[in-house]
This record gives sequence, structure tokens and C-alpha cells, in this order.
Amino acid sequence: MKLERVEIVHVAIPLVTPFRTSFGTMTTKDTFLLHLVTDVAEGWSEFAADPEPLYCSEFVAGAEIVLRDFLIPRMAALPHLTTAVLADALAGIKGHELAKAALETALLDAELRSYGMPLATYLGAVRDRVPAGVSVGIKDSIPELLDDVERYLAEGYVRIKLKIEPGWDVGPVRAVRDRFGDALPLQVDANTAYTLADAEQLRRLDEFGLLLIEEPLEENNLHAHALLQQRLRTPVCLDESLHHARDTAAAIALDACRVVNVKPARVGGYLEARRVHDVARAHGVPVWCGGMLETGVGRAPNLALAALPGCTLPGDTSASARYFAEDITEPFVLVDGHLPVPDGPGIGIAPLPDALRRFTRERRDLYAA
Ligand code: OSB
Ligand code: MG
Repeated sequence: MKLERVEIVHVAIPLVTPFRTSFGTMTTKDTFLLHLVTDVAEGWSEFAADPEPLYCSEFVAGAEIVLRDFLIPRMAALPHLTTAVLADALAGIKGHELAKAALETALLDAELRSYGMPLATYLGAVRDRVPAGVSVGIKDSIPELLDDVERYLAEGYVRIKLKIEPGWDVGPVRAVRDRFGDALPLQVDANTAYTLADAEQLRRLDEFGLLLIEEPLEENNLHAHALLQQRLRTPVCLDESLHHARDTAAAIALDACRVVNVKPARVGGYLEARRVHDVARAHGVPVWCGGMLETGVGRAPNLALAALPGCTLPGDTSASARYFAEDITEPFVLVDGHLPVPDGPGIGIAPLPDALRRFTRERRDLYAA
């Protein structure tokens, strides 16, 4: 393939309700799409991070510069453009996994479309639909939380994840267990809000039979997570701390991580996400696909990953309506608690031109041959 054009499309889509975590509150999905044009096919992808570096160090304005000045020039210099050689060509640029993932995914979409293969087939998916979990933000009160959980369960979600932080942990978990019972698949996500000094408080969660506690301690501190795991029955799951298959292997070897949250963006793309999955599966460690409040452009490829054999827990792969009154693609709709795995070529979806136009704030060419 020959690279002809890379266009960046900044979009802003209002969320149906504010989403609060231990690191901040979001009211709009404000990010960019990449539209990559080659001589044989086109591809789309979505940048997963936000305008501010609160979840991770990358952010929208910074990623545009990294793509324009460092990543795309290396891509454009490749004599034969394929995803097989892209990651190596970008490896000299340190970090910036989310920006690299956006570029690789747009190319992968174009490449797979050029020979008519769905991403799910390429990755080795074993399911044509995947169970949907939902991530429930921090609320102002327990009654408000219970109302939200009740609504999501009525919609069919098969697993609930509660965002927690110091002061909002045991109380909400107990209230949800009391109201909805011990059989409800339930897990929590702290987004790095605790320290080892909080181990006793986190141990109080053990009595609720949670599937996992996600990223309780500071990012990248595998040692502290291993020490915490020694004191908890609840399995520790890592999100922010896992950046590739190598550190996933290290975290598993250290017993810092008994469950893996794989976000393709966080690990530099779907090819590395597949390797993260493979490492975890080889160790018998359950994997699930995380989310970043993606529009349909980001959600579609996540569903393909969630259909891999090692993804044995429901992901944060919820329906479009969980976040958006109107999505930028055909919406993903929950059927019997599941979402369909896209079966069209590439990521199997593209923005709807009219919705894209209305949600677009700016578009620019980052590269034109
Ligand atoms: O930690 O998993 C996370 C959203 C934004 C940033 C980080 C996280 C999340 C979520 C929601 O928990 C995932 C989703 O529903 O897309
Ligand atoms: Mg998380």
C-alpha cells in the first residue's frame, strides 16, 4: 500500500450523563478520529485519551503533534506500508502508546479492508457476540447509585463495575450487594486512588465476593500491587500499569495481577493487545476488554478483541446508548446483554457522514503525499 493522506478529525460528543472517576468528571467525549487513505483502501480509528492527561500522560493536543511530527513521517517513509512493519518503524519514539495505537488501527482497518477480512477473523475471535459489562461512575449518593445500577440491570448488562475512591468504596459496594444480591457479577475500579497504607480498608471489600479490584495503587508500581495482593482475597486486576505484553508477563510473574484489563490503545494497538491476551491466557489469567468511553469507531474493534478465547470475563464494552444519545456510527445496541462482534471488513464500521459533520470541530491533513 502507498500512503496518500492522513486526516485528523476533532470531534466532541455530549455524554448522556456526567461520568465521574477518582481522577475527574467527563461530560463530553472530546477526541479525534484518524482517517487514513492509501492507494487501495481507507481506514478509520479513534484516539482513546482525553483533552487533559488525567487517566494517562497522553492527551489530545499532544497526540496530534506526536502523530504529525514523529509517527506519521516514519510511517510515510516505509517503502512497503503494512502493519507488519509499522510498530518497528515507530519503536524509536518512546511511549505514546495511545497515539501509536490510533495510527496502527487506522492502517490495520485499511489493510484488512483491502482484502476483505474482518478484524475479528484476523485476531482469532471465537465468538460472534460478547457479553456486555457497564462501568458506573461515582455518584453523589447511594440511592442515586442504586437507581443507576437498577436501570443498567434492567437494560440487560451482565456485569457491574463500580468506580471507587477513598470515602466511596465499602459503603456503595455493600449497598449494591444488599439490594441486588450475591450472584450479581460485581467488580470495582480505583484508578490508582489508594496507597498500601489503605490495605486494611481495601481488605474490607473481601467479604463481598468481587470479581476483581482494578488498579487500586499507583500506576506502574508492580511491587506495591504484589504486596497488596498478598493481603487480599479479591483478585487484583491491572489497567493503567500494563503497557505491553512484557510488563504483563512481569506483573503475572510477580503475582501483582491475577486478572488483566486489556485496552488496545493503552498497549499501542490491537497487535500488541493480542500478545497481551496470549501471555495472560498462557498463564491461565482471565482477560477482559476495557473501554475509554469510545464512540462506535473505537468500540467496534474492541468488540473483536473481546471475542478472543482468553477474554473470559465481560468487558466494559457497553452499548452506544450508555454514553451517547447519538453515536457517530450506527449505534451498538444491547441484545440479551450482548453486543454483536462486527463482521464486515476491517473494523467493520465507519462514521456516518451526517453525524460526523455535526460532531466535527476541526479537520486537518496531518499528511498528504
Ligand atoms: O479505568 O477503565 C477505566 C473510562 C475512561 C478512562 C478509564 C476508564 C474508564 C472506564 C469506563 O472505566 C470504560 C468504558 O465504559 O468505556
Ligand atoms: Mg480502569
